[in-house]
Amino acid sequence: MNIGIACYPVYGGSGVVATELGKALAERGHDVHFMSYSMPFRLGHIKDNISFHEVDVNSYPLFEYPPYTLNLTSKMVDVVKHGNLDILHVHYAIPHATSAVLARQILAGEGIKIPVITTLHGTDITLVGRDPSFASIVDYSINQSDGVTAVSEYLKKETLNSCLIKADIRAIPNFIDTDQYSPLNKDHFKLALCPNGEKLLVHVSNFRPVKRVADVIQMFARLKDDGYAVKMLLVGDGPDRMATEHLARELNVMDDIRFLGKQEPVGEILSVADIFVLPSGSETFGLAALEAMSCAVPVIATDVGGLPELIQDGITGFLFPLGDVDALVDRAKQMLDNDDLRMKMAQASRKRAIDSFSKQLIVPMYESYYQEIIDKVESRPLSLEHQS
Ligand code: GMT
Repeated sequence: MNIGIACYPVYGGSGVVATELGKALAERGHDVHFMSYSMPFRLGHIKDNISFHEVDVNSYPLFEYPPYTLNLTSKMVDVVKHGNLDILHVHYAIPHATSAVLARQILAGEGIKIPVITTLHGTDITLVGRDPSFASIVDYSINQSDGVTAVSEYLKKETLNSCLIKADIRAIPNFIDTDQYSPLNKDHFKLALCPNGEKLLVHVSNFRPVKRVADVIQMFARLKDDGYAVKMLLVGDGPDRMATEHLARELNVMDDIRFLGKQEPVGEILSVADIFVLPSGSETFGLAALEAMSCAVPVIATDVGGLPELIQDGITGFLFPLGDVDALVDRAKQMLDNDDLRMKMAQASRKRAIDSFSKQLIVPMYESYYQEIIDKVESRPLSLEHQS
């Protein structure tokens, strides 16, 4: 198939999933065309059957706010026509789904049919999508898509409950390359970080308020106070980074914490971790947790959103109630006190990543969904696209 993918190119879950999906589809022989305002950061080397189409954003004295949605629409029209695309798959509703629906309408006027699939990732529904200044266009763009997927059952339900959505939604979970994210022997690195055999706790996020990184620091300070030999790595950057560093200094734990900033890929770092901590206030899937699990690192996370679909409480890690730092400390102690339990959870995590979330398992689900939607649109008269 000739597949067009539009996504955000920056550090963040939706862009990562879109890029990894495109790369995996290309490996399986499809031609993949990425469209975005800059090269997706995970794309790496362009191969024969992967191309990147940069969306120009015009500057013009009248445009205090350049109309990116329209630039993207024009780019989509161009790439569908000249790349002979069979399907347009957009990630994150705003503005990608809106541009795709508009592009489909323009192309219908030229006698070209292009099926549009929108994948919802989370904040496009749970946060930004419910902002009254966006709600109606988000609902419209989702309803007008020919196919809609959500990255978890939770997000599917949440979208149907909170939006005026009439479209069918297919839950297709996120996936991981279990070869790339696998336990690596990095003893020298571990020794440098934990010279006295301390246990290493790791958190990876974009440091937005929803990630509640302060809970990680509070937990770590409590473990230190109670005499645990632990170190901490914090990976990523974002709006709460400074406040987090401040809290770590205030609680006198800065000497045992390293802030690494944005790192890519994180596989090597995860390979030296003993426990991964994700105390998010909301998480539609939790790709960072899956990356850790694939590297055989057990996860302690909040029992919110899609996290319980990924983490099996007491088997691959622990779930705890949102904001309950006492419970978080308690679960961390259980893992630190019992090497046997932690190792069992590490193995169960790796097994779960391979058995339920590997790219070999999930990418074919997208392929069959593409075919289903192509067939549906094929059987529909072109005149209907004009009315959409
Ligand atoms: O985690 C973020 O804040 C980034 C955000 C995004 O849209 O890039 O991530 C969302 O999509 C990821 C990929 O599907 C999911 O793994 C994350 O759970 C989800 N984030 C939230 O729901 C907060």
